[in-house]
Amino acid sequence: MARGYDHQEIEKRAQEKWAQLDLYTTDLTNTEKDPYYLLFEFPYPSGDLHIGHWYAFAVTDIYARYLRMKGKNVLFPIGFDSFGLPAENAAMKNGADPKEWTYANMDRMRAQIKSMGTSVDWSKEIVTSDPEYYKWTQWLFAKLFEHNLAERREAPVKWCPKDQTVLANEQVVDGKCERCGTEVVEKRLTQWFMRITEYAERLLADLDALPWREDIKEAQRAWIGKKEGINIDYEVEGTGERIQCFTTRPDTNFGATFVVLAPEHPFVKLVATGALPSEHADEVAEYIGVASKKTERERQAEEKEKTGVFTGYCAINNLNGAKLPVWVSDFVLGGFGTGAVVGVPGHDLRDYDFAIAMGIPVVRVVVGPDMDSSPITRRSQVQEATGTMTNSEFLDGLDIHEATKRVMDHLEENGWGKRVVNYRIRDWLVSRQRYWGCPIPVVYDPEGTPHLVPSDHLPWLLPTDVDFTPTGNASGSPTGGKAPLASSKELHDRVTKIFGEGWTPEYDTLDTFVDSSWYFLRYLDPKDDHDFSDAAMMKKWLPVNRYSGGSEHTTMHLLYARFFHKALYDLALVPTPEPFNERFNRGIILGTDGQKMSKRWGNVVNPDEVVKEFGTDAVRLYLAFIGPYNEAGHYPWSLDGVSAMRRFLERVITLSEKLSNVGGRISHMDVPEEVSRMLAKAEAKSASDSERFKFNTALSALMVLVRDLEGLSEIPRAAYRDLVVMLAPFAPHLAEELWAKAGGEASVHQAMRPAYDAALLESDTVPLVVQVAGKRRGEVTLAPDASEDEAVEAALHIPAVTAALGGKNPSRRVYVPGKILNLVP
Ligand code: ANZ
Repeated sequence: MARGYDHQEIEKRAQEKWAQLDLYTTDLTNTEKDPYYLLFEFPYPSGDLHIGHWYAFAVTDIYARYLRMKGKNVLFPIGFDSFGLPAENAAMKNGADPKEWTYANMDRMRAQIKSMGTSVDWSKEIVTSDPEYYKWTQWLFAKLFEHNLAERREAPVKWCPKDQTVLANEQVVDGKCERCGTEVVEKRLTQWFMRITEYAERLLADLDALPWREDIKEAQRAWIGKKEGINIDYEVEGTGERIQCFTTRPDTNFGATFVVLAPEHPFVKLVATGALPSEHADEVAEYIGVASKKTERERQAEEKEKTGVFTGYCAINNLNGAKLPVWVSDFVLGGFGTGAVVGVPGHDLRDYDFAIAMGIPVVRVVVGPDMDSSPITRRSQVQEATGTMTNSEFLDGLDIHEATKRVMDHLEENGWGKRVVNYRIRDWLVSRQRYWGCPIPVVYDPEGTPHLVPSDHLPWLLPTDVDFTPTGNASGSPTGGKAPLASSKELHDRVTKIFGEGWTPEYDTLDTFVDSSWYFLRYLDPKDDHDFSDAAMMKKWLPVNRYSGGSEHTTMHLLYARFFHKALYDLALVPTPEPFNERFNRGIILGTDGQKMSKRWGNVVNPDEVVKEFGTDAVRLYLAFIGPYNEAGHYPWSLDGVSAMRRFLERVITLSEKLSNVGGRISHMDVPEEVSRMLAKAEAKSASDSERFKFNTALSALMVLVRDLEGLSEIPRAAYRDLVVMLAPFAPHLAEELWAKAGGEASVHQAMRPAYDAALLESDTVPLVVQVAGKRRGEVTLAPDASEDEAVEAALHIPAVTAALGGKNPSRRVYVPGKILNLVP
């Protein structure tokens, strides 16, 4: 044990006291205090807690404790996202039962989380694999099914050969399975989808008003990938067939010199099968075969050499009657737009590479200020032009934006095209060919039509007589392979008994992201067996005030949960169109060597050992101090850092040796003004920084205070108590001990933060008027010499300011220190 104090003894004593006082059970119906819903992403019960768990729970806990001391009624719940693959993989590896493995892990993790001194409310705990919970996941699935938002259909899907299951698009990273890193393959399968694309526009539009960091919003915008363009029709000479091409740059259409189709395009099939005669039929058929073995990523690679085959046909450009040879090439994707591209090699790099490789002419139709109109001879001349039209008849001389509008009008007026909006986001694939998940509450009649399991049969239990080993084929696969649930006799008998002979169960289970799309609603009424949540409590507590999580969930969980919530909102099941108000993505703790922690690098930090040596409080302080918590940074772990925090705590203990008996709190007359000033400054900074999840600088304000107090010969007892209160969210155990020593009553965690007279800060700060576009929207208090960035950052925390900016960053700022800050949207 490190010197100075017996942390284990102190931790035990404090935790017993909290339990005795029942400090952290939230009365959701309380009407005296303002409700504040502080949420963190609930953990998957993988086994022992790692340092990332600590970072997620213990640091968010600082804020929960801070808020309570500001007089808020804080809901700070926890649960377990307990369905999922690792349980099943462990089962196959060690022969353990997935349920036993999961529930044993949860027991261990509960004890570890308690040992951190987190102030979570265990009475609201939920476990997604409990039938009491998944009954409502199934019920909500049924609602979505009834409203055509969940549906079964055949589609090309991503399949992980190692995990033996399909994956959602979001679970494929760089062409590999996000879980196990195996290269995914594409298959055509009948699967369950949630129609998130129906909500693409609202998911995008509603981002604007959310007070999230711009980079998080941008990531969602990019994922949704809205593209406005036009589908242009091209007649294929001598066939009676028409090909539609989606383009975002119709302004360049007089420069089109070919059409190129995805190998999946129906016209290509006509050629390959001989339905349309062509001397290139064999080549085309062969090309389709080769392309089907490639992943989307391989096909899209920018630097990849372009391949392709001529179909033998030409399409006619209605604009100028030009003949465009129709090619097939795998750089065109079957699943985006119309699966057909009009090739403009003068102004698109991929088209340029293709044209050069195939000997197709390149025509220039846009000239920029620094370009002449001579023929294009090099790739580098294919510019994304902000230029003027040329070689384009009625468009000549127009800038490209005006030309885009004009040509779209022209194409539509002549019936040659139709404006369209395309989205990159795909429907959310939610069925999995695995065992340890929420059973999809569906059965099939003898004709194979799906029906919902009636609600009086929910929860539709996960059978236990199952062979976990997947046989290598999806349940819906044409080759007839089976998912693990197909091996259950009990499930089969259950369906026959309830529905009749010839009826069969659905064998797939739900993606665990469905379980986690609504768990924060369940915390509001975790034991209700008549409803998924409580309407009055949802009205009072939603949206979640602040949601703390990892940046890896930006385009998965966070997007799914927003979609799910909007769908429930449309069904009048939840009271708000958005589930979360603020969102913060925290960073990642790296190994001491600056690399990602991994057994492979031997750089994994075991929190248990560090906690044993230095105490929970020192580790909490260290994690708070390591960097701003509101930014997704990467922080290398350092034991020296932890021991420095331990020494700081020891200095706080040492201070208690020179307490004088002056009463009162910060502003009290008996406390010398010099001391009141120190305290007021520390409180002002640590509070405002904590509000923004900048626990590192909040803590450094306390370090400054401790240093200042060390300079005094005597410390008023009341002042010391204020210090202990400010320290309590960071070091909850030691603060409890010191509070009692300094004569504080009950628990320090029931104390309010020190109030101070703003006049005490006067010499240090001045009010700064904040305007948006010249209109006054609020005021912040800052040091007169605060930097422009500090001023803007403080101003962006005024809701009226962010609202006036429409949730965007200001494009221009005018700052007169100590007087005024004007932001221009
Ligand atoms: C003609 C054109 C001319 C295009 C030009 C671009 C520049 P971005 O570019 O990301 O906004 N496209 C359409 N469908 C496609 C598919 N299935 N597979 C691959 N590419 C496809 O995306 C829109 C552009 O991507 C479209 O506009 C089309 O190329 C291409 F100077 O059409 B464009």
